[in-house]
Amino acid sequence: MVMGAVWDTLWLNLSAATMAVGGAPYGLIEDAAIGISGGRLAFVGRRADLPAPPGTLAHRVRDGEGGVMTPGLIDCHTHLVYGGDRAREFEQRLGGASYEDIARAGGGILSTVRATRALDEDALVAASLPRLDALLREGVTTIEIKSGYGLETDTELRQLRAARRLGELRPVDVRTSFLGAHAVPPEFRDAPDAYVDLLTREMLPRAAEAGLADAVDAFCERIAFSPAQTRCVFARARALGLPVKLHAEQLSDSGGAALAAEFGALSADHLEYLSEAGAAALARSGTVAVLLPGAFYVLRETQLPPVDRLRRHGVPIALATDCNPGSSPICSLLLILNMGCMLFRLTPEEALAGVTRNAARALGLDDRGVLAAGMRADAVLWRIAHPAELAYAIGLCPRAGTIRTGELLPQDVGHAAISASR
Ligand code: DI6
Ligand code: FE
Repeated sequence: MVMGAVWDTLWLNLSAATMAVGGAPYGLIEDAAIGISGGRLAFVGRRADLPAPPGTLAHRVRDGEGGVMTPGLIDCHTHLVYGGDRAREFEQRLGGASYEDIARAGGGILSTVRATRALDEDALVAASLPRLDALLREGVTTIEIKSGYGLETDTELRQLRAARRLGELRPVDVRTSFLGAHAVPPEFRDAPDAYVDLLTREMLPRAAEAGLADAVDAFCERIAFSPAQTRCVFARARALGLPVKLHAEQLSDSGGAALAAEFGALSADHLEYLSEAGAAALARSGTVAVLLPGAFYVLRETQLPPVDRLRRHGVPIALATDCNPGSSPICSLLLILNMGCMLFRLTPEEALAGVTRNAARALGLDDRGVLAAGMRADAVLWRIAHPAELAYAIGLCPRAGTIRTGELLPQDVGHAAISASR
């Protein structure tokens, strides 16, 4: 132990892409120093601005070996917990069937509902772990996971419990969203309003009561729920004190974004068909636009989300995997960075902000997403020279180490690229 040490760890010999607003692009600090104390960032700045010689400031000094540190990555929209797969539908779509045709014929989401209802909690966890592990290998430290493949009380709650368990089994923060309004279940095929009634009277209150829902989501679309039905779900969420978010304007302009904004939604997601008025509404309510290029790609969508419109209105943009078995069987947030740039024409800096600063905001978390003093010390050290490399390369994972609440993950300790120098 160093006499008079104030911090637990001090990282040196690295640059920091802090993603803080207002400074250099990426909030970049070259020749940076990052001090960590009690799981929080205590110092984020230039090494030259350290208040004392490094060895006297921390119990442990770590060498970043010339890499780049970013905030821990945040995947703010996933349907990661489910049973089965939809590879056969993938074949059908390649043969010409559309996503909506398959959904109307009882496949799509409902096929995953059948497979998910058949699994107990352990089996759901086991099926989901490989997907989670793939995301963690790329530096994800916070993930949102939705229900929505149960569409009846027990399975919805089981999905949410499985999601919580994943957060106990792995070094990641899991934020759950109740998405009982994902599709109309077969039992209510001819009475969707009765399902919404059950959802608002029983399913959602049970999830809230059990502490299993951090937020409430819905799919507002012609193949799912109308704006009027979505409003009922949101009103119940509000009464229960839960924030809302919405799958909006994915396949058509249903006015979902304006509805989400009216309820002060944390985020409105997808948004390919977002109108000018919808964008203005999101801006007014401070709602984050979560873009999902994986679903755009897999569905061979041609309608681009109006990125310029979002920029003009000053709507914060986040990016996420939408990891799900139908429209986005993708477990790589780094690939999503590349797709955000190549398909949606985001800049690499916007893309990185989309999986850090703005993704945190989309989850209502104000203690992460940027590297700044006082924030949670969730960070990733990358073996790269410039942050644009994260969006640029495909199939290469340059992660050298993940830091969660101040601690380098045990599996990354002793990693070739990271050595403790004292
Ligand atoms: N939109 C989507 O892209 C996913 N859910 C949603 O509301 C798709 C889910 C699935 O096809 O299983
Ligand atoms: Fe989704």
